[in-house]
Amino acid sequence: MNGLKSRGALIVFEGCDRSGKSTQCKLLVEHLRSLGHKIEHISFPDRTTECGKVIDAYLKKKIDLPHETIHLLFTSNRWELANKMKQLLVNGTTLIVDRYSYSGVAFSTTKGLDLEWCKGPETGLPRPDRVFFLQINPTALENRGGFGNERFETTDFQEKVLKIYKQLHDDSWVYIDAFRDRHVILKEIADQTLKVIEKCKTEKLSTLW
Ligand code: T5A
Repeated sequence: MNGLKSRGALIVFEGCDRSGKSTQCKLLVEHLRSLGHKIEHISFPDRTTECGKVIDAYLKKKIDLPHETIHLLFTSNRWELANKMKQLLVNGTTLIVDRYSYSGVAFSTTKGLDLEWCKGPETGLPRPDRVFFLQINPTALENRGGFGNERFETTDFQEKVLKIYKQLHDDSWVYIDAFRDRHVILKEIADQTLKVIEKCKTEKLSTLW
């Protein structure tokens, strides 16, 4: 280790609404903690911050906002936590993050905003070491609990989001078949995460994009 402190890994879950991200994050956090790893669980949007409260009202259709405004609020919501995230990572804590900048860009671009414009304000945020993209046919999502309650939960919108997501993938991405038993999915993700945690111990944290 050359006397260098090991850093934690930044692990992100992405995918359409109700693809099982929160379920897998929770299971992975419990599993890694049971193995003795230092883990923090973060979700975006974080609906508890000042920006997050406005985002929550928007998602529940209580208020309307221009696409540009809500895009910048989602991004600001990530910047609100960016310093805390960096500090935890350099101090050796692995972060399991439910949605990140890719959601921000994919959803806003689906609404008609320019993809490069959407990426701009995300520049400089910590770059994930691994993105697990939970893949499931959008029509299968309709049968999952709670689908349809919030603003973007229609099959048509989710199909469009999926197409934009595919333009954003890079070498940190892995596609996971999410139409399987949750514990089978967890096993695959947990095995990969342990390897990523080991690999990035000595790697410098980089930034988007
Ligand atoms: N958004 C978000 C933006 O526009 N810009 C941004 O920058 C960001 C960060 C809210 C919305 O905001 C948009 C995207 C979203 O439209 P959210 O709060 O993350 O984002 O909302 P959802 O994606 O809808 O998140 P959910 O937590 O509701 O869905 P998950 O996490 O994907 O799914 P989960 O785990 O809650 O599971 C859904 C249901 O399926 C079941 C669960 O028990 C649950 O009932 N389930 C399974 N069923 C069968 N087999 C499995 N393997 C299953 N796994 C889970």
